[in-house]
Amino acid sequence: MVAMSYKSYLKPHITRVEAHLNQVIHSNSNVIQQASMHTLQSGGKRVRPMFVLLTGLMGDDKHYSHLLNTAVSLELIHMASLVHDDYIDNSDKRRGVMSVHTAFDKDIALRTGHFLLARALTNISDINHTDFHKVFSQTILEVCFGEFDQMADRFQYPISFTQYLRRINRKTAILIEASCVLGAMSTEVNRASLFHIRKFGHYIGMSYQIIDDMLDYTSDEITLGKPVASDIRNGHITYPLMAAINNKDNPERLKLEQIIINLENEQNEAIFEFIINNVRTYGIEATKRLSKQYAEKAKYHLNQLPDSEEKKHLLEIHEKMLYRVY
Ligand code: 2DE
Ligand code: MG
Ligand code: MG
Ligand code: MG
Ligand code: MG
Repeated sequence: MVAMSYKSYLKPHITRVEAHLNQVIHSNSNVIQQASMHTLQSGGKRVRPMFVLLTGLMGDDKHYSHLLNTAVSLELIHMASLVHDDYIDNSDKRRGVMSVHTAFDKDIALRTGHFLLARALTNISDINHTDFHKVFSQTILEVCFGEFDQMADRFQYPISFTQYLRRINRKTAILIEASCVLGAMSTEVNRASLFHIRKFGHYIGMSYQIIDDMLDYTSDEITLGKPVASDIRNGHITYPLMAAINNKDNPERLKLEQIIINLENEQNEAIFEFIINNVRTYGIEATKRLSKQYAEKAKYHLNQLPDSEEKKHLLEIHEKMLYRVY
């Protein structure tokens, strides 16, 4: 018998998540509903629901309705944060279609983000356990702090490796970690397994954002479905750039560093071209290495869990995420 892929395994569950998402974004305001629909229907990989479902279906005694509510709420938070993120980053495209502030306008994007956030909260409060609410609200808070960190770090050079790691942990890894933890909390798992599930989520989330930061330099708009080379234009110094500056084989590392120090009022397109090309040549190898280190740690913790079908699917997703191109 051919082993079932994680996609076929998850399909019936993801179908329920999608139906639930469609249902909760109903609103009396027509325009907010349309804007929410626009976001929902632009797709997305549904990474967070997948993690909730797989960690939650692992144990024996599962609370299926908790799993669905958790998956839906985390996806709503993710959607809300992206609607606001695109506005903040001035990014006109997401998943190959116009972002909400472009397809509609900025006022609508702001309100849509708030609406999706509020829906996520009402939805998670259907779960009658304060533990869920605490993890959930703490996660949202950390994501907000991550954006504050990023704002404070804009055009700030040098930034330390620790600062970079803390920022990506807060803005991205935390939400993936929470997906794994809340999934596991919906089922009977022992303390040791919960620990490894949490670590798995953290490390794969870190690896995920490092790859996102790399693809911003190496990919193209068609493949990625969103504008590329945008981090540096927004003043965000990410690991690929830090690696290029620190790469001893980079003959232009001092020139690059000088440019970054004086970047804030830079208007010359040729300067940005130079940065991007230099990072592409000298910053990518180390970035791949770093993301791989985190992926390896994630895999280590996954391997500490007892064998199960869900564990096998998580390993499959882990492999896929490591080599993702969008
Ligand atoms: C994506 O980073 C990070 C998203 C976090 C956004 C959080 C906001 C504050 P990227 P891409 C705006 C909180 C808002 C809530 C909870 C409603 O690198 O490359 O900009 O996909 O992602 O644009
Ligand atoms: Mg962005
Ligand atoms: Mg952003
Ligand atoms: Mg990015
Ligand atoms: Mg992303």
